[in-house]
Amino acid sequence: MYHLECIECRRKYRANEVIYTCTCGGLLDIVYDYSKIHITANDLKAPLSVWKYRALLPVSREPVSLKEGGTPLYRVDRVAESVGLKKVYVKHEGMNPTGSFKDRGMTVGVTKALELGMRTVACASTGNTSASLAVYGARAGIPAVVLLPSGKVALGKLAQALMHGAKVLSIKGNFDDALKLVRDLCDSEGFYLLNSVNPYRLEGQKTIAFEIADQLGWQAPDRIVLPVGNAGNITAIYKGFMELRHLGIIDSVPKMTGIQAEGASPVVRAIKNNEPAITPEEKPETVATAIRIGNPVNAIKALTAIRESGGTAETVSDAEIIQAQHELASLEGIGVEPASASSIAGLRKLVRMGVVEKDETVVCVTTGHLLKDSEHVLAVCPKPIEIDATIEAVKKAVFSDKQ
Ligand code: AN7
Repeated sequence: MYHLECIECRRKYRANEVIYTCTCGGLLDIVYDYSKIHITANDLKAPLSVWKYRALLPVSREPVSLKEGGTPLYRVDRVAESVGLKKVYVKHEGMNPTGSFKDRGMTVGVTKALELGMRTVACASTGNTSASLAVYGARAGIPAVVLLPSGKVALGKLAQALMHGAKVLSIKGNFDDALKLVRDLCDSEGFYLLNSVNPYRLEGQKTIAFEIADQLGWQAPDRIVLPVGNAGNITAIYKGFMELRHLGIIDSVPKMTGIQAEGASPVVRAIKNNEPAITPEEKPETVATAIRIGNPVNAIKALTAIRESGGTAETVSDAEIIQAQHELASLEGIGVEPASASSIAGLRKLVRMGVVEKDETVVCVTTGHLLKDSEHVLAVCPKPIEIDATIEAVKKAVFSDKQ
């Protein structure tokens, strides 16, 4: 039904091989025999969830699941008005079991690990991947090892990795260093690598596209805007829409629009300079620690997704990210972490630049929940007002200008 295929040299590998990249070094894709998949919008009437789309997922055993997916698609008219558009939606991936979109990839990836007979799972992470892997490892009953950049992981994510029982290693280096190390570790110890270089992760994440189309009545929006770090998610969502079009379920594919922080923007530079590949950034830096990544492993796939779909990529500053985070939280009641807010910040900038047109229907993907990074919240919001426990003090504070 499916096999692995190199996106560079087109070499094929059997689905039961444990391999992450081609012998030529190219990234691998899962390729299906679509002629054997018969599915119509009418077959897809079950409630939303990752496993609703099982016919398009590359596993056969009982899934390791915590009921991932089925996240809300909110219409956000106040934000739309504020950025200057008519129709904007937010797909809030922070509503997944561990609070980020990573769960979609992990339910599929950890299920695949068991199917392949792997005994330990591992990843490098800026935080959310490690939280998700720790949780799904626990659910599967197998050990998880996670490598994190020291001092740069939001507390909520670290708390999840620790409490769910992963072996947590804090690396004196950045995410890109940690990813190199964990790839070596997996090769030498036979651990199963669950970073997004593993194409099974992306298969789970492509269900974001399925759900968006599903929630819009089997139509694609004009544009998807999302944060880009290791560049897996933009690739996965593009693949999801391409598959729906291939199967005749939708008839257009949205413009894939990737947003990066100014201090970590190799994909944006490659798009703007029309280069075939990225130049890695040695010292990535941004308040959005989730996307503090200088050498995105899926960059080649992401560049293709952006170019083929007629999309684009843009940077945003840390100040713009924080403003967008406040705006989404206070205007719409949607709490997201800084990386996720970059989608809204990027949309605002692209409307201002005239790149996004006023009548486009846009879906911003907010990838992680506000509570992941509460330390950041305390740093950017006013402090609570401390007062005496008297009604006079309460009234005075309620009607004061402070906060
Ligand atoms: C909230 O957890 O890379 O472009 O190790 O946590 O698919 O990497 C997190 C990435 C966006 C970027 N938003 O997605 C990790 C990690 C949030 C994230 C991204 C991440 P990719």
